[in-house]
Amino acid sequence: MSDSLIAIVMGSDSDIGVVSECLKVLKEFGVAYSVRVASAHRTPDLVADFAVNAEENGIKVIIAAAGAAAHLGGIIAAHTKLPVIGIPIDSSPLSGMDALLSTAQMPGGVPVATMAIGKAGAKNAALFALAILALCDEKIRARLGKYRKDMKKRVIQKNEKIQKMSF
Ligand code: RP5
Repeated sequence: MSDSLIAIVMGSDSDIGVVSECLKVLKEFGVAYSVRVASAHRTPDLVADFAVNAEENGIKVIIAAAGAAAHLGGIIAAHTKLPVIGIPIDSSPLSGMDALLSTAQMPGGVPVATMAIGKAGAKNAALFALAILALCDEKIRARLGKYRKDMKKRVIQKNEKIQKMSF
């Protein structure tokens, strides 16, 4: 049993540049998470072993980040009933369209909640995982409320600056 509520799996260490956007948000919220590299194609047994044992290990939500023919989210979802969030990584010559479709187009019965390609998707994967945890955690719910308020404040401030400029 680990302390991590959220587990992040990435298909390669080369995905870390995008995945770090996800980790930044989780750090900001102070929620315990773990990160590992495991590939649906290169280390399929490690992926299956992780997914089968995740629930027993105290994990509540899994985030799977992969590029190219991205089967990571789907393979994990096939081995667990925990919610799986997919981040399509733009690491191939197809700029992530391949990963987006491979992650999103799951057959009925085995869902993977698929985020946007790249950094925005990584950030949203963290926020979506936190929203799931917030269903049973008032502290995270309140922090998510503050996150939205702060975001709104920043947009209003930027607008005020723009209004003062002449074009
Ligand atoms: C995917 O292939 C990984 O998730 C990564 O996005 C991509 C390229 O991996 P490397 O060849 O850089 O290890 O499985």
